[in-house]
Amino acid sequence: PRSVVTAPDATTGTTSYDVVVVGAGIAGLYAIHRFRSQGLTVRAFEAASGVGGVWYWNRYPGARCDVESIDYSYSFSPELEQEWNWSEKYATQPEILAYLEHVADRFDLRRDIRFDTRVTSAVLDEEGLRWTVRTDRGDEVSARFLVVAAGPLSNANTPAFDGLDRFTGDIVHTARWPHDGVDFTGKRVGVIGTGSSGIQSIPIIAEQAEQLFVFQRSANYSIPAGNVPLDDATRAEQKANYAERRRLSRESGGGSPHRPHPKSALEVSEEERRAVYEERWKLGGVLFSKAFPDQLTDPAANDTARAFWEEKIRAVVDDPAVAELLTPKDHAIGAKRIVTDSGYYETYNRDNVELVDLRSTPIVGMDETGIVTTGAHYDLDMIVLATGFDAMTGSLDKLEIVGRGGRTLKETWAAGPRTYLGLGIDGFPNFFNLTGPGSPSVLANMVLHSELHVDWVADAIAYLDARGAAGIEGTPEAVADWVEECRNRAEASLLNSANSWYLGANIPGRPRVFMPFLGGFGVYREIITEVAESGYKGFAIL
Ligand code: N01
Repeated sequence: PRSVVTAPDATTGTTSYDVVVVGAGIAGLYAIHRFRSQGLTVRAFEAASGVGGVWYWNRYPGARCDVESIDYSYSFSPELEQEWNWSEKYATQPEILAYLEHVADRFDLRRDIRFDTRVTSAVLDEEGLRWTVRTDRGDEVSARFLVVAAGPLSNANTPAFDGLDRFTGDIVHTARWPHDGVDFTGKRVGVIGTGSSGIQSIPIIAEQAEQLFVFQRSANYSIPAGNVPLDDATRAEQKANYAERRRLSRESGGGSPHRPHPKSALEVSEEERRAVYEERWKLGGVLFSKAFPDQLTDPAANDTARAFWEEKIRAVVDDPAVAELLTPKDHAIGAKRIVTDSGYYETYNRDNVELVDLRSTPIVGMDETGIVTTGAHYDLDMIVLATGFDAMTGSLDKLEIVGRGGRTLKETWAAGPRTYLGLGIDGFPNFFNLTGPGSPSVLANMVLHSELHVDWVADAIAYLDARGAAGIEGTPEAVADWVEECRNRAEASLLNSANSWYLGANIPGRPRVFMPFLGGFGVYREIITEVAESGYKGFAIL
């Protein structure tokens, strides 16, 4: 039976919805639109004051997407596809946020979102198969379906540095950047972290600051974005071919329309190999990890890509000792997400930039005036934490999600996330976690992935409603099989061997489990589509 919005119940104060959506980022926004257009009632809660999710929070200088703008756009509305004009190949954070705000307005989504409101708990009523959702503003609502779109990279990680609170200068985190910006002019700045956030912001901070110290624990692979402005002719051509571009993206490994070279990196001639790498290098950034099909499975193939990368970078960095420090030694190229940069390595040729190697001189802590390592004291006006996220499960842990038998999701996932297709969890009926563990997640274009998940969930709800069914729940057997499937795929990949946030390896105490599904976006899409078409095999219909 379908529920409708009711007035708050006089005795319980509860309001009923078909769906509660947690988060108004890329997935949450489309979820509101899609569920609503299916006649469902929706209440979304968003902790921020505006829409945009990751693009609302990460306002650090240099923040850009590493997927081409034309592909990092919703596909659900052909009109939207045609009317929006991206100004650059890789859009900046302000432009992506403006796009998402435009989408919220164009589809009138804000009226279903409660901003500045953080969901604190969601508790299953086992008998009624409804979720009671509470917020930090005292809301209490009931919904048939709980759809969490909190984002895999939304829980900022601030390491427990000794004495961090003693530092008297400013401390900013890239993922919680002040809305009115930060002026580095004339300042002595320390950036901790050389992941995507650090590597994107460092060149811009270096241009402004008097002195910049980069505190690097692990060197990372970064590749120039090759960003360019888009002119009218390019935009027109892209838009004319949008349908084909989307088709290729949906079938691809990562959700963008590019394909690896058809042959192994080891079976081609040296000349052909170089030509393929050169072409990928020009394409820019993260796509370099998939120039050849065996690059992320065969260490020897990967070594050819590493050697090519190293040659390029050593040609840019003037000081060979600095170049050596900037060269990763501990992981295969692409085993951590390759960073897409603009002028990163050139930054180390500036007189006002110094690279501090934390492997040889670790951070001891902070004091009133700066950062202390085992080698020196660095006098600073400002510390930038580019220290990443408690990814994939961190945000879910903050929500008290209580399923069957009073068991929390946190307890259920204590040894690592367990899902069926990323979409079903035994003990948690009618709960869907979008683009999280067990799905391609962060390995795919998050816009198309969000649409895929939302459409799948919306179709599942329609399926239940057509049958008068109350719920859907992944079976324990299906969950066990999928966990095994995900593990096997991870073990066949070089990604499993790096100490990355894909495995929770950046957060002390997290179990080491590769969380995304590694079979590719297109393959995953086929699997979940087939499951739906088969009448949701592996799920119990309640
Ligand atoms: O975070 P990260 P991020 N002491 O975890 C260091 C996406 N993204 O925010 O490697 C000293 O990658 C840590 O060192 P180590 C993208 O998917 C995309 O940069 O653990 N250092 C590392 O250098 C990306 O992968 C874009 O040794 C410490 C850094 O902090 C993901 O978000 C832009 C430390 C953290 O790097 C995360 O990127 C931005 C400590 N105690 C983000 N703790 C695009 O381009 C951590 N570090 C689209």
